[in-house]
Amino acid sequence: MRRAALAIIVLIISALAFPAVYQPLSGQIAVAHATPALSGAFGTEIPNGNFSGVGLGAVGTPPTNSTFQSASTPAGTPATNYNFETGDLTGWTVTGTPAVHSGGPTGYYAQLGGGQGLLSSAFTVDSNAQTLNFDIAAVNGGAFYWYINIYSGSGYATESSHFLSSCPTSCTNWNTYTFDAVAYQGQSIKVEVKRYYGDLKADNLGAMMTVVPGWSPNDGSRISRQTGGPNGAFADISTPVTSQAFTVDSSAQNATVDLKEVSASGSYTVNVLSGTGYSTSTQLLSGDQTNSSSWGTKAFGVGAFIGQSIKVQVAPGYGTELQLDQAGGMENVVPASRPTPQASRSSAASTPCRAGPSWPTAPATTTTCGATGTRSPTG
Ligand SMILES: [Ca+2]
Repeated sequence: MRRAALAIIVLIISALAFPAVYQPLSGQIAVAHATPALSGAFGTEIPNGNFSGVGLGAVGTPPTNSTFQSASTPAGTPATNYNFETGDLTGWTVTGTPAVHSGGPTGYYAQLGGGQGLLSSAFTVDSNAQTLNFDIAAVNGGAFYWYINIYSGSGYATESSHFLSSCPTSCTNWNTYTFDAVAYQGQSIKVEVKRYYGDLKADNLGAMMTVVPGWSPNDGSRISRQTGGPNGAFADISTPVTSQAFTVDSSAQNATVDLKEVSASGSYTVNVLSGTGYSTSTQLLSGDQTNSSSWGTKAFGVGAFIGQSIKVQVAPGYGTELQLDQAGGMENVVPASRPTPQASRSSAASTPCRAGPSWPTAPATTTTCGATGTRSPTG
């Protein structure tokens, strides 16, 4: 009896504590009848939701010389009498007794025989100089070896020596040899030409050139300007090149570069430099020979940079040669793809709120769903 009474008491207590478990036993089924609540949001037709519209096309102002139509230009002031136009060796420190003759690329030139050399006076490498150029020809056919030395730093004690043992065309032609000037921009340097094997004609020694105006190559000897591309002149690069600063237009969606990878292998990246000192590099595109072996327009999104001042950098990988044109132009391809957020989507804290569509970049004012709002699962 005692056990039976105890069992009945436990049953009564658990029925009181867990009524839901016992409700089916009583034959009553609870049904929730939640009253639908209107969200308060207005219906929104997404502008150009079917993408049938045509964008604005080219927008904004691309970086300086984005088309590479600007010709190469001399830069800065070379060494005294760099072109021998005084008709003598004024301004040069000579080893031996070089001769000066007329009939060079620019009138007079110097001729170096056995054991002879020419060292320039000091001059400052211009901030826009990309190359140091030297016009050189062999006096006679046959073996022809010579030196270009560049002296820089304190006391001009830092020597960069270049031994030349081949010629772009026949060595007895006047050929222009180019060396990087970017590494010396703003510095005072001296240049030297020395005969090694085979008499040497020399003119316009250390002439500075801006090869591709408006662009900054990492190594000026690895950029050239060529003509005859699909859109006229273009740059041929095997070093990273960076545009001047430009502002991303308020309606810009993409920026583009036209390029072609010349080398049989290798790869490249396209980066946007932004922020203080343009020190933030964001890679927005990469490619290689398999997708860039012929001229094509490559687009990359710049919506995240609207209104900002940026630079575009095209960076060939090691051993990669690219041809580059129309670099940094901006375009609007899909009209009205970023509708202005509507007031109804900025809901009060307690108002249910639907999740809006997502856009490539956040609108100026973001949709706010209140902290206590409920988000409809179907949006
Ligand atoms: Ca000359």
